[in-house]
Formats: sequence, structure tokens, C-alpha cells
Amino acid sequence: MNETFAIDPRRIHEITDSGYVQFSGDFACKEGAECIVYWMSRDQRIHDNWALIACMNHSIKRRLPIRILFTLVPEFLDATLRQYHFMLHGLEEVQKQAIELGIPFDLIVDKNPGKSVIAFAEKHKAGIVITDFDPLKIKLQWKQIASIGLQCPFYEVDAHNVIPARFISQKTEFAAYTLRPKVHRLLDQFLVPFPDVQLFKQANIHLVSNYSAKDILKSVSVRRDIQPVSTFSPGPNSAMDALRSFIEHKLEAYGEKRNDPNLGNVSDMSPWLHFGNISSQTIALKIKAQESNKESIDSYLEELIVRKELADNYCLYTSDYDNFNGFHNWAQTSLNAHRSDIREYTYDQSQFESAETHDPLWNAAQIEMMNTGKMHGYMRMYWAKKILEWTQTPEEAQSIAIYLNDTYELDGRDANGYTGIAWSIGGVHDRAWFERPIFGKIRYMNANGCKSKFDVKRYIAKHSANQGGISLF
Ligand code: FAD
Ligand code: FO1
Repeated sequence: MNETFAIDPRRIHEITDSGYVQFSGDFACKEGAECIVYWMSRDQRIHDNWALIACMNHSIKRRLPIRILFTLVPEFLDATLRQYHFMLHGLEEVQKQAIELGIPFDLIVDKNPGKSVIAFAEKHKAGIVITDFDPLKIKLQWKQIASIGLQCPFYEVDAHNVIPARFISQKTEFAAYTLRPKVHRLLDQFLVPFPDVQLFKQANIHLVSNYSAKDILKSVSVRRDIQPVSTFSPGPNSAMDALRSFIEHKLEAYGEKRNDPNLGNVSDMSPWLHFGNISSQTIALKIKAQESNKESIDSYLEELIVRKELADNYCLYTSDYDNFNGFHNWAQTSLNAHRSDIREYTYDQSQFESAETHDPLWNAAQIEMMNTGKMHGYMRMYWAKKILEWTQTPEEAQSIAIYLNDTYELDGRDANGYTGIAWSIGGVHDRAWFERPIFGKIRYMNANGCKSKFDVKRYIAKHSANQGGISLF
């Protein structure tokens, strides 16, 4: 095949030692190169992946084969066996799909990914290294190390957002209402069908899929007391199955029922979106094409595009996305004014972790997360806000919420999580509400509010400690 695929250059930035430079013109390539490397990280999939499509274009233009590299760190934020099990089984499938296209897929275990990509590029005489976009600090550090040592051009492609995060805004957006008009203005330019990469094939006869998740799991040093869950099966194929099932059975009533944690009338896409097993653009294209309830389609796309991409914007431009300093001034002032308010209840991290508060509704949410690896979205707001109410300081609350979220959620360690917790505890992307103890002007939520929304007793009964299912402790 010799014609290249269409890709919007606004997705692409060159990573230079003076930072990220909006791409223009053609990719430079190192002389005497023997391959093009896709350093895969956030977007763990072969299909509908703009970073891989960019590699294919340069493979075609320069007649150089692609190699995919995944650098596995033995520990990643608060990830446990649960998340590594999901990710590595997903990567087994990704490797198989790469090999179907004749693309070698290497997985290297190294606590310093930046260094291992430099060595890999040298070993395979890479002419270009392309990686995918990720706003988390840890990933920016990895790329910083790589960019210093790489002896070839290094590019980043936003394969995670429908509208590239670095392009849609150059600052922290105040709230959804400031980002939404930009999304709606640009959506037609970016919500476009993906090229079919099946047309791309590399002649590689001796490729074998030689990684087993089981073996690699032995080399990671993570907590193993938090078991894998059977509620979500990993990988791109399962992601597509779940999407089809959502469209068929739940999309119609999404608008009306999505906030009722007893009904589970949500897409459950977040674990696969987090690990990049499916692109939000693929989901958006399929949802938009449905002849379904317009209010449900609109509210789903609002969450999938505006809310999700607002989270990337927050983490990209607010390096304090995981701490108190990231909150708006009004929120910091207000929370500070209530630091010495009496807390009727206070719990420490381990009491929260073992769902031992006085509140059966909160405990049920914690148990749902520990048992299934995914707490219902409505309950996450209540869950985080109660941690603010039952800890001595907002800093402690945020740190406990992040720890629990990133330890037990399959979709944790994600821009959506840091932003969701900052929204709940620090009013980020929210407005000031009338003043009250402890919360100050941060939006308050209580069990009565939940009772007016859904059958709280039923939710508690379903997720109680002595309920059947995986043993908790
Ligand atoms: P659906 O309702 O089916 O939505 C589809 C997709 O839209 C989601 O997968 C997600 O990508 C996006 N989306 C939906 N709601 C939000 C939102 N509020 N913010 C950003 N994107 C959204 N999401 C995570 O992916 N990982 C987390 O760790 C996480 N932690 C959270 C913690 C708190 C305290 C709060 C308030 C929210 C958190 N969220 C997190 C956001 C949201 O709750 C989840 O994305 C959603 O519940 C995932 O389930 P779903 O895919 O079934 O959602
Ligand atoms: N990305 C990597 O490139 N290498 C890893 O070893 C790795 C481990 C990992 C474990 C749990 C988890 O939730 C995410 C992990 N990621 C890893 C990052 C992931 O691919 C996403 O890029 C980010 O977490 C989302 O921003």
C-alpha cells in the first residue's frame, strides 16, 4: 500500500528539550534509520489509534517498518495486582493484533521507561519515535527523560481525546461551560471516522506472540492482596462487546436512569477507556449514529467528550491536580475558613478502607468499589464528599480519596479520577454554594439527597460486607 492515511496535524506535537511544539509540515527522520518506533502507553490498542496511524504514515512514506514498544514499570501510582492483571491481559490481545499486521510488539520491564525507550531506539536504529498523549505528571517525566537521550525526532500524538487537549485550550478551563462551546465548535472537524488500518500490512513472517500476562505478572512488585475482578474482562474485543451491549440495552434510558446506582444503566466503558483499549472517538461515532433517545445520546456525549476532556485539560494545565493547591482560590479560602470546625465523625484511612464508618450508604459504595473494581458514578460524588466531612483537613481527605480510588478502581490513576476528586472536595469546575460547616462553599451532599434520587436501602443491601461475592478482607 502506498497512500498514507489522513490524520489531523493538530493532534501532533514534537517533543523537544524546549517543550512541546505544535507539529507543522513533515516528520523529520534520522538518517540511516531502520524502523519507526511507537512507544505505546496510554492508548493500548491497535485499531482506531491516531498515534499508530501516524507511525503507519511514516512507515509508508519512508519504507521503514514499525516496531511497537510497551515499557512496563514494576509499580505505577497505587496500582495493584487487580489493575496490572487487567492491563497485561489486555496487552496480550494487543500484541496478537499487532502481529496480525506484521508489527513486532516488545514489552520491556523497567522502572525507568524513559531510559529503556532510548536504549530500544538505539538498538533498533529508530528514525522516529512516536508516543501517545497523557497529561499525568508521571508520564511527562518519562517523556522528559526520553527526549533528552533520544537521538532521533520524538513526537506525541493525542490518541485519547476526540479534540486534542493541547490544541483545544492552552489554559486550565474554569468549568464545563467554558470548554463546551470550544468542543461544539470543533467537533465536526475532529469527530471523523478512522482510517481502516487493516489495509496496512508489514511483511514479517517470523513473528510470534511471546508474552504471557501470567509470566509478566511475576515481575511486577505490586500489592497482591487486591485481587483481579471478574466483573470486567480486559482487552479491545471485550471493550467492543461491552459497547454493543450498552447501545443495545441501556443507551435508550441512559438520560433518565444513569444516576440510579441500583440500575447500573451506564456504559461501563471507563476501565477500557482508562487503559486505552477503546477510543472515545470510536464510542462517540457509534453513539452518534444511533437512532435512539436524543436526550440520552446528548447526555452521554456530554460525559464522554466534554466532561472527560475537561479532566484532561485540568490535569494538563494544573500540575497540582492531585492536591489542595489545585483548587480555585475561592475554594481554598472557603475551606481554610472552616478548618477548625468540629467534625462530628472522623475516620482514618484504614477505617475508610475497611468500610467501617457509621454510614451504611457510604460503606456500601466502598464495598461496591472493592468488590467489583468500579463504583457507580453517582456514588463517587457522595463517597468523596463524605471523606471531606469525616476527616480533619481537606488535604487528608483528598489524599485518602485518591489512595482508595487508585487502589481499588479499575479506572483509577486517571485524569478523570483526580479531577472527579478535586470537583468533590475542592469545587473544581463547580460553583460556590451557600456556606456551611466544614464544606464552606463546596457543594454539599447527604444521604437524604440520595434517598430522593434512588432506593438507598436496595443499594445498601446489594453491597453489604456480609453479602456473598469476593471476600473483602
Ligand atoms: P458513563 O456514565 O457510561 O460515561 C461514559 C464515559 O464518560 C466514562 O467512561 C468517562 O470516560 C466519561 N465520564 C462520565 N462521567 C464523567 C465525569 N464525571 N468526569 C469525567 N469523565 C466522565 N472516572 C474514571 O475514569 N476514573 C476514575 O478514577 C474516576 N474517579 C472519580 C472519582 C470521583 C470522586 C468522581 C466524582 C468521579 C470519578 N470519575 C472517574 C468520573 C466518573 O464517575 C466515571 O468516569 C464514570 O462513573 C465511569 O463509569 P461509566 O464508564 O459507566 O460512565
Ligand atoms: N503505562 C505504561 O506505559 N507502562 C506501565 O507499566 C503502566 C502501568 C499501569 C498500571 C496501572 C494503570 O492504571 C495504568 C498504568 N499505565 C502504564 C498507564 C496507563 O496506560 C495510562 O496511561 C494512565 O494511567 C492514564 O493516564
